[in-house]
Amino acid sequence: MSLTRRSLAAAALFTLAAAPLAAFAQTKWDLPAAYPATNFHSENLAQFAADVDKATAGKLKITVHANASLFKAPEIKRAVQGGQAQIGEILLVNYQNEWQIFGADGLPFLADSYDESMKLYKAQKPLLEKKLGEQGMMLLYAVAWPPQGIYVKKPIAAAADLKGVKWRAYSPATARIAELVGAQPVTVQAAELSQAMATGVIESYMSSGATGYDTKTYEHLKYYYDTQAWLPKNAVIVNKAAFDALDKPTQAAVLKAGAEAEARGWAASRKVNTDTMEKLRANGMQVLPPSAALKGDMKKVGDVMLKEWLDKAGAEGQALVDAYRK
Ligand code: PCA
Repeated sequence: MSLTRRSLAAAALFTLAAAPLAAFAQTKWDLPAAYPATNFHSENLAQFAADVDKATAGKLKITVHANASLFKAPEIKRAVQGGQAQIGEILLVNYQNEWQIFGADGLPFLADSYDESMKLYKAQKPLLEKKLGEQGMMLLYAVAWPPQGIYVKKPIAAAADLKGVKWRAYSPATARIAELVGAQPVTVQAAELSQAMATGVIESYMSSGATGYDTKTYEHLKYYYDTQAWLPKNAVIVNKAAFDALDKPTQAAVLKAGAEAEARGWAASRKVNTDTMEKLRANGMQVLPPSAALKGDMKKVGDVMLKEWLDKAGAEGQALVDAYRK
């Protein structure tokens, strides 16, 4: 065989071998997330990734990087925007300073039940889609955290009892609450929360039963006041160029699995809310309703914050609140 013929034969063989590979081209996506793998949002992401894998027969592999192992919580949005990650899960309220509408679901008592939270989401969704679209991203789905209450070391009868207390904030709004009640805010994301309690950096914070349980808060703080003040949402966002690069059936599989994850996530959130209250109690936490005074004080904080938010959010914010209250 001449050299040419031999290499032609080799080329033909190569083509034959490569053909099934090309038809089977696999795309890999990284999905940074900020909460532990056992958290219900993360478990939902794992299920979503498995669903996409199955529906695409392995064509799109999504790797979930839980617990802020790939990017820290406040960095995830920029990572998806810049394409360092193709998809990611963010806490919307973390980005309130960038655009006030991201913080609408972090305002105390604006939407303080699951039904209201869903209603607020529906009003917020077209705005979120537009903003993320302008930033080269897509909103795939969003799921509410359970309602937020107050973890604290010593019992409190009113907001005045929080004066001078070291308070963990996870967002601009939770830092503002601290200022309004005279507590000392320190921003600590969930992945560092256990450590911050263990070292005494913080002695109180507002969050869900889910995060209290995830971080074993009962080992450090013994009181939980179930104020049910707001339900912040995690949103799963996708880099638009990465999405556009998928073939049509794969795109459809992502959208379908995303819609299913949203429905599953909201149901899981409700269940986790009930379950974690029980688990906190079983681990020695006093889970208590807030006193009338504490409730009244927190409502006042909410009123101030809504006013401040409307001042900053302008006509867009007012339109959102009107749409939500309609
Ligand atoms: N857990 C997250 C955000 C809201 C929640 O319930 C946290 O505490 O960081």
